[in-house]
Amino acid sequence: MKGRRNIMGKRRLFCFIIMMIFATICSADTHRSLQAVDEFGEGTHPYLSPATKVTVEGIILNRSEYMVNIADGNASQWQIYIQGEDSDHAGTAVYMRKNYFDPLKIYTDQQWADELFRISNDPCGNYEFRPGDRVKVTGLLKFYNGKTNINERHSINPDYDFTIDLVDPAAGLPEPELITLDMVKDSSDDFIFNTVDEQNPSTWNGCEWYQGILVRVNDVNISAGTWGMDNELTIKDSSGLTFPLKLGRGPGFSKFPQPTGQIDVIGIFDQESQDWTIGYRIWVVNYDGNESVLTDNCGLNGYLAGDINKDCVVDLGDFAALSENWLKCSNLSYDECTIP
Ligand SMILES: [Ca+2]
Ligand SMILES: [Ca+2]
Ligand SMILES: [Ca+2]
Repeated sequence: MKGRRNIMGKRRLFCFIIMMIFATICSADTHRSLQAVDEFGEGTHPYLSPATKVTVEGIILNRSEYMVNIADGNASQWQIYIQGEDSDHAGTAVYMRKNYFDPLKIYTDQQWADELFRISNDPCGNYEFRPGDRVKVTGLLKFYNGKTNINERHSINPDYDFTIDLVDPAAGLPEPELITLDMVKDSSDDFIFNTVDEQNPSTWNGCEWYQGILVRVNDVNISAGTWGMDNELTIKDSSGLTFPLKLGRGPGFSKFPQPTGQIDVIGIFDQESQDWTIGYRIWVVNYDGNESVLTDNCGLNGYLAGDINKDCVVDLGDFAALSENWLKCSNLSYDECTIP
């Protein structure tokens, strides 16, 4: 056991040194600067083309398998959203695909499984990422359909890999930002693209301002669309403004019927459009059947006692976290800390 601890300790130290070297090579960036656009909605970050990797930090918003199909043969995809914190008001999608539409750009099944494992686990600690973790993502940028993603630029060459490192496990999901539809739609029910004037931050509003953020819309009803996994719905408020919803692949869309009447909605503010000034939607990746808020409430209403890793299940994963610190003291002044 002691030998294993030594190995783990050396591995962590090695990882730490590698991360420190890496941190000096890749400069830290913000989600806001990654998502900056011009008047036509085109990304303006200086590293959209150069082979220069950027590093951003933030909170994981979703489980990949609840957002895209990660087991669909060569069409398999993987995607998580990372939201910035404090003044870094934006979020970035991190994306990978098994088949990049070219015979020389297809991962084999084993390579794909290895890549999924690599990006789903912290390289330093045998830790599987989950929503609410604070992580650092380093990778190349690519502008696509209105937003700047971190991805592999459609290459299976390992030089194009992105990496994800754990900063704080279970830091918690950000509080969803409450918006009303008149902040993102005008009186003609058209999208308000962008009112971000760099010189005048107090006026910032519009869809670009909320892109990549976990948002909440209260007191709306579902006015169109078909309920079910991967489907699209429309919500409408009391003034008649509407907004598209994209449903994810979470099991709740099959287990529970569509909520009826007036509801609230919590999801990720997303954009997907070849016209970069429209095509916004709120992506709800799962539903827990609570009938009043269309969302997966895991983490938004607190956690069960004992749910140490905050995945909304009390199980062996929590026990492992407890065992890791068993009999350790964080305050050596306590008498208990002197007990061998
Ligand atoms: Ca955009
Ligand atoms: Ca790769
Ligand atoms: Ca748990």
